[in-house]
Amino acid sequence: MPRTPDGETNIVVLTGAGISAESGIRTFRGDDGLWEGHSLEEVATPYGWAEDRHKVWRFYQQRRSQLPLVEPNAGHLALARLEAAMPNGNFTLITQNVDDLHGRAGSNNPIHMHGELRLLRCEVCGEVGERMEPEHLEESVFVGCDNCENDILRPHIVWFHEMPFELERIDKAVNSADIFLVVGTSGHVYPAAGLLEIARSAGAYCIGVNLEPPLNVELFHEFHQGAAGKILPPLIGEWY
Ligand code: BV8
Repeated sequence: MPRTPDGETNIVVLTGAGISAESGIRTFRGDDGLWEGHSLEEVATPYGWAEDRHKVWRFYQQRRSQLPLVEPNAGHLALARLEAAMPNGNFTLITQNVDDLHGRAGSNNPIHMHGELRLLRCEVCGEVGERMEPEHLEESVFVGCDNCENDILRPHIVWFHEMPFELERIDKAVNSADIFLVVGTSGHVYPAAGLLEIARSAGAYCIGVNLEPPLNVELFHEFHQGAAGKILPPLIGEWY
């Protein structure tokens, strides 16, 4: 498979929490994983939100308030450089992450299939907007809708049992990938984890970069074990 991006090679990248670990954002299933102290059902499902909005809101406000305090790392920056080097824009970045580090590293239009911490959504009128002013980040203060009377906006996050965003666009990109690069994900969460199998059956050359072998490691043509911030710059730096 041609590795050097030319006008033809389609590169598709999928990232998970591991690419943001070196920026100081905790992953989900590591020892200090986010879920510790919180069960999945309590804070990352619509049922948890219906059950105890204050607890879910505090969980997300803590993570939203962390965003201005962290920076993109060498892994995010290496992917942004690769995207900029692709002659015809034959590059798609799909992320499971809800932080804003890919965008801040210079990646244009990352597909946030699980939503974004910066955005809040109104369950009454459907409006979605960025709410990252200091007054929007207070741990126990809900944010109201600008567009209707609703005074409790929810995180614009895909919780478990909710449909991820942009699945059609993702499916199209993955099915036309020549190179599918997967970085920093344990392969636990579907349908994201199923994209590797789709890419492989569609003929992509599949490369994995992860601190530990993920659940679906046997599907990679090439697997690099280690930290994304160390492996990505030299690995993709040879491609252009
Ligand atoms: C859905 C937002 C219906 C929340 C998240 C089969 C098919 C379809 C669905 C399912 C299925 N089986 C089960 C399901 C249901 C469920 C699911 O997958 N459950 C799991 C727990 C089994 N899926 C859903 O509910 C999804 N919706 O199914 O809708 C549907 C039906 C048909 C077709 C489509 C849809 C919704 C899932 C989305 C849930 N929301 N996030 C929030 O963030 O607050 S998921 C959450 O997990 C994060 O987004 C996170 O990114 C994601 C995946 O985790 P990882 O990113 O992999 O993070 P993790 O900690 O696990 O791993 C990090 C890895 O990095 C580790 O391997 C580590 O070794 C490595 N690492 C660490 N440091 C580094 C590193 N690597 C490199 N460098 C480093 N420095």
